[in-house]
Amino acid sequence: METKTLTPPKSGSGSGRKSKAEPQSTTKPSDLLTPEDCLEMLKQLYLARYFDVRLIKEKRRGRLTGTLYSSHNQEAILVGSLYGLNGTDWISPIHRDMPAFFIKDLRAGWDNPDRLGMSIGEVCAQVWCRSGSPGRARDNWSHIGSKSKRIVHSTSMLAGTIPVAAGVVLADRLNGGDAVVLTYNGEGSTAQGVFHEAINFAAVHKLPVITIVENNMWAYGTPVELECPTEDVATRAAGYGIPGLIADGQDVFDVYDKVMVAVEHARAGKGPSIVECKTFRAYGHGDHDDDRAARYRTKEDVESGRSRDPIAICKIHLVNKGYLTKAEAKKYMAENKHATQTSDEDFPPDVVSYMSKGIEFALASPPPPAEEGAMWVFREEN
Ligand SMILES: Cc1ncc(C[n+]2csc(CCOP(=O)(O)OP(=O)(O)O)c2C)c(N)n1
Ligand SMILES: [Mg+2]
Repeated sequence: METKTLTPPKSGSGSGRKSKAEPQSTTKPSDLLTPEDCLEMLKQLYLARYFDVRLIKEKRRGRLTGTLYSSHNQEAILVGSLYGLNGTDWISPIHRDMPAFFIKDLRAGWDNPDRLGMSIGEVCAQVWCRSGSPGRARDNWSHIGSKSKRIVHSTSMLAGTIPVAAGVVLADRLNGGDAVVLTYNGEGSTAQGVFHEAINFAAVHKLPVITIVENNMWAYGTPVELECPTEDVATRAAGYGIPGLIADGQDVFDVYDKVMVAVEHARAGKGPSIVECKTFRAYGHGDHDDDRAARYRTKEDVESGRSRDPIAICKIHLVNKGYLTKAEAKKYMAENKHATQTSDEDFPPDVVSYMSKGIEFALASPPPPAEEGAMWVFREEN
């Protein structure tokens, strides 16, 4: 079955050496989204949030082990950046982006077995280290990928996937394809040498590499000002002669707009862009770091960083557009709550059942046999 495609609207991307390129026309890509698209984006925000909330609760209940890296408060970056992609485009998520694995190509149908994203069952099986997972219990988190689903295998080395992603779309271009790749990186990744090397290479060869920088102000316990000497990471784009765009990472439609400008630019053969999404990390680096994070960040900073919930902001847009009534907007109130303060009633029932089925799939899948542990480590000699 063919996956849905969205033709990026003409919006005049900054193709020159200007940084902070903004769409020039008054029509933004998001103005052309249908009411159904906008409501679907809200539902995907709920799904990403519920995935996070549910895993935190499962772990507290003692049904799950392993570190969780929360994407709470950063969901608009994932949903907004992925929504306009073609199924055949590539992504390379990292630890903060676990929902990206199943949100990719979700527009093609949540239960469409042919969509080019992982199933939520596979992702839950990965978290529970079961045999139904892509990683088959070698890891409980994001060190997975899929060639057929067009997801570059994530590695632990920060920014290390950018050169790999650049190679993937170079190969695609040589084979006559028009795929773009979105690589996700925290602002901490931008201090790595390979970040510059890879973007420089992509710029020289005009490769369709879109580097999303999720600037959540913290890299583990290091604040952004100790990683980056400029106020914005995106201004570095000028040094490579490529567009650098800044998105409000709390606003799913602003992220969509900026990423679609970059996608159009890349699809047209004009090369890479950096899209910096301003956001704030809601919890510790991982849940092992929650207690420590409460000491290295002030309560006031955390409260202010979390005050603009992406679900609430999306709802305001939908009410203003007339796609949602005020009463409908109040029906599910997941926003502005800590995971433990939420109940299933705060989420649409189809979101809860979708995730629940994913967990059921994971738990019905046995752990892989012990002898598998040494497989696929060394090249087998025949
Ligand atoms: C090259 C490298 N150095 C250090 C680490 C250990 N490490 C893993 S995640 C992380 C912090 C990442 O911060 P950031 O890039 O801002 O992403 P965030 O976790 O905030 O989403 C660190 C230091 C690593 N994986 N790779
Ligand atoms: Mg960070």
